Amino acid sequence: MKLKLIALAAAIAFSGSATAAVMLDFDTVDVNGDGNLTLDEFYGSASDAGLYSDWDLDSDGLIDEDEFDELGLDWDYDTWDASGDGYLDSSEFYDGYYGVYDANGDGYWDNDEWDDAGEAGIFDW
Ligand SMILES: [Ca+2]
Ligand SMILES: [Ca+2]
Ligand SMILES: [Ca+2]
Ligand SMILES: [Ca+2]
Repeated sequence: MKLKLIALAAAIAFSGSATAAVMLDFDTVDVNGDGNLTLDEFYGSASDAGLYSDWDLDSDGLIDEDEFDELGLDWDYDTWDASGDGYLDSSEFYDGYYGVYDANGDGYWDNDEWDDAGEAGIFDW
């Protein structure tokens, strides 16, 4: 039930008017308080919040292309699937997600990049 609600919330969020799945705020995720989110900081907080498991709709521990497509995101699954095995493990998922929103490619999320990720509807802040 929880998973269905999350998928629904995400679907609504992507259409522009919604609550989202995961509650995180920038200051919480920025563990060392330097104003930048590293992949490790994001990974830790997003893992704690269950972001990956929320997307793994059948709870088999992997995100397959159907689950990825379920949220209607305009991202390239094959690019995220670095190992090319047809599944996203958690590190591929977080790497892919992080990379999408590191707009300037400097390896950090600043507050603006974090906000952009939020506007995609994955988080709520
Ligand atoms: Ca930081
Ligand atoms: Ca799965
Ligand atoms: Ca893979
Ligand atoms: Ca950046």
